[in-house]
Amino acid sequence: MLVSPWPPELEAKYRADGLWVGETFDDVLRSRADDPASADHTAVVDIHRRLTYVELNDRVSRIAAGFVELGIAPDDRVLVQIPNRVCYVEAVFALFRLRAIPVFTLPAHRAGELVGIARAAGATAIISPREDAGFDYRGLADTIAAQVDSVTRWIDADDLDALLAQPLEHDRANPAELAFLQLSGGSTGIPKLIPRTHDDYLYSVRRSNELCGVTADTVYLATLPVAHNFPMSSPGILGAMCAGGTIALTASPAPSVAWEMVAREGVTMTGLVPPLARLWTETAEAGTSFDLSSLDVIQVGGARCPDELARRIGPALGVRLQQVFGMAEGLVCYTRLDDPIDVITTTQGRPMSADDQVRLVDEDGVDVGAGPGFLETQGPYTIRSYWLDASPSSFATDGWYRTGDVVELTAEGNIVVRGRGGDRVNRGGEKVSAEQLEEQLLTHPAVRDAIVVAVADPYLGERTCAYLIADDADNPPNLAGIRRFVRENGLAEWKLPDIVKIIDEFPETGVGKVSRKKLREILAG
Ligand code: OOB
Repeated sequence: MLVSPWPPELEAKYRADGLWVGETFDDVLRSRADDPASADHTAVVDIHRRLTYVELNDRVSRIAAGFVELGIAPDDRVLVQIPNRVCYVEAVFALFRLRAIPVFTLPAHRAGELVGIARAAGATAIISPREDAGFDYRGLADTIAAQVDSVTRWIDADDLDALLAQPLEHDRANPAELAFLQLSGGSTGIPKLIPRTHDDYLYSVRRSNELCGVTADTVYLATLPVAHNFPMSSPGILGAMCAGGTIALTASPAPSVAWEMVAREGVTMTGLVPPLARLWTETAEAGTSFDLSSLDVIQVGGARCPDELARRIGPALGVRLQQVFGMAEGLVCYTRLDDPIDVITTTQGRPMSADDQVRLVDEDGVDVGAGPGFLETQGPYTIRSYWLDASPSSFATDGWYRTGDVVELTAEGNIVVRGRGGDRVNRGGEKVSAEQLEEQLLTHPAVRDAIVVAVADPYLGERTCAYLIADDADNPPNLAGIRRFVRENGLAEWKLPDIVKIIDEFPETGVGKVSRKKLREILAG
């Protein structure tokens, strides 16, 4: 299944320069199992299970055969909604083996998101556990299947054993073609699916490994939902696998859970969003009996890490800090492990690849040098269009991806993230599309009009404030009622507004558009 290709001359360059090496995800796992150095090494471990590379590879073959017996075919898109457990890795690699296309959804997604995602992907099946942490994933999958005609199957992620069948021989995937669909952090209500190829994604993983010092001795802990690009590939679980290291998974990032895994498995590296980094730092500063001595690198990304927090992480946890500024669409920037401490604590690093191009522009697309300005990028692992060409305006005509982030460049070329255009709230790394939430709020019977903006928050960085004009000024809706309504409409919990403000009318810009800027100023005041 071909996806929007890079221009032929760039593709040829990336191959000639050895960036795209023609390897598939399935090749990666097979070569780890075939290599005597990694074959019997722990590939993946959670609190209940542990598999070596040989065991994982063998189970993947047999699960893939079971998927085929269920009717899953090459190129089928399959929604994967599995919390951080060993069966996540088994299911995803079994799909890779039979050349089906995983669609990486988060455990927190609900029908409000998944219906649109399943439709856009043309998904044929959903793999999720029956139940997890008290939530009925089976019921959610049934709801999706009832609303999306193409979805005809649900597969129980907790009972992959029931599918084990005799391994089949499968054709090898074409590394230049679509490997999976990743979800965009999103500034619109329409789900934008991100088509990534084996070639481009594996390049980003291997290059990340070089910069992050990932080797066969690395034990990478994923506590963030592993479907997200950061713990997936920056360098994440795929980095650990490429290097023949170990993937450790915990369902919760709470120190009491994650640190037990750190001590038990000798975790060397993990990635956190800033609010979690703060929780870990403050917990460690207060004193802990967990043995964290194996931890070498903690990465922080997904949202802006305050400089003050960045300075405390290393000393508190006895680690080296690495800041990561990335996006599921491609570009990932890292501070280097040997950068001066000031660079590590005050910047979000620089692009990982010499072939990444970045430029800063103003609202009219005019170059603004070192900025501040809107960041645009293109390169060997940044997509050049969304799946089925959704949201073409996110790309400039010459292939540059418009990130929407406002950044500045330091004299050394490091990026400092200043904010965004304002259509998206970054709630500690979890992105809320203002447009999507506004659409939901507008269907509330007591709401005449709605605007969603970000409000600064010391813990999450930003929280979500919904400005509402009430239908009946004497009977305005309240926060609890609005949150219940949005939840019942099927949006993920993190998208519920934190604050509701009732207002008589919205401030306008000169041309009669509602001014989000003025609303943010009112809030800040
Ligand atoms: C990561 O990916 P997404 O797709 O969930 O979100 C991307 C957006 C960026 O455009 C930016 O607005 C924000 O998240 N962001 C940051 C940041 N890292 C991401 N803003 C400020 N400082 C940072 N360090 O979030 C993602 C993907 C791969 C690696 C790391 C994060």
